[in-house]
Amino acid sequence: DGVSIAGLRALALSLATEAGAAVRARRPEHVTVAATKSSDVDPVTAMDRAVEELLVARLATERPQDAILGEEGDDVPGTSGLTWVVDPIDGTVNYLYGVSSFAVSVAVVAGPADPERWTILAGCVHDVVTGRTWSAGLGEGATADGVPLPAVEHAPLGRSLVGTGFGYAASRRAAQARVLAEVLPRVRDIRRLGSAAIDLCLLAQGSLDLYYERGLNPWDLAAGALVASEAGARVVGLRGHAPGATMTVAGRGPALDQFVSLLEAAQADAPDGA
Ligand code: LIP
Repeated sequence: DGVSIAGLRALALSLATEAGAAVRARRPEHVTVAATKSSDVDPVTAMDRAVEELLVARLATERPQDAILGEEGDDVPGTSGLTWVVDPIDGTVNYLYGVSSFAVSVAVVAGPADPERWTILAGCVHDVVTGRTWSAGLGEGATADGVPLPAVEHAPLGRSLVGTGFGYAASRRAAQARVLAEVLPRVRDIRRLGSAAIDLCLLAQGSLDLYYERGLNPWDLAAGALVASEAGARVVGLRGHAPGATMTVAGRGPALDQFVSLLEAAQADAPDGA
């Protein structure tokens, strides 16, 4: 329908910042664990649900032909071929505990909300605590608070600060701990900050050198992956796969290739329990 990448990016930014303001406006005593999802350490707060409703309502007005996939269960079909992939609060555990690093993540992709088949067109990650807002459009570059992200030099693997995250299931975590034991002695240090979307934006701006995580969902990945790749980083999977549920690895230069080899050798993509 003639919509431009710049227009989609502006809408992603408007949606993410509006949703972020809604999250910020609530006081911490309003945080309640509304339900749990995959396991009893995976909380869904009432705020996650309310913010997803806000995003879906605004998209229904502004982009009624587009599909929507949201973390909290919205799966709205569309006719335009575009899909909005939204996470109302990425970093829910941090939000719940009042720890920094949670964000609203909004992206729009051409095709289905499937990292193997989509093309990410535009995305925005709004850090609710700091207000910092990263956005990117395909072929347009990435910005933080409207300022283009500068080129980042790549560090050698042994001096890389690595971000990662863990799944919620115990069997997955046991496997992730084994991989962590292979990675930790070979890098500068590891951070588990708690929001994959923010981690990818930190990597985009050079605040992390490498990032890897198993089991990311489309809404954790889409906006941050575009910010990182438009900032000049590479976002890849293992063994030639697209980044996504099996593994997402991001970084720059030879260190990224060495890190991918390390993760492949550590069988970081092996089935849980293998
Ligand atoms: C979370 C992530 C976190 C990751 C978890 C989870 P949620 O998203 O961004 O960094 O390690 O697996 O997916 O559940 O807070 O939206």
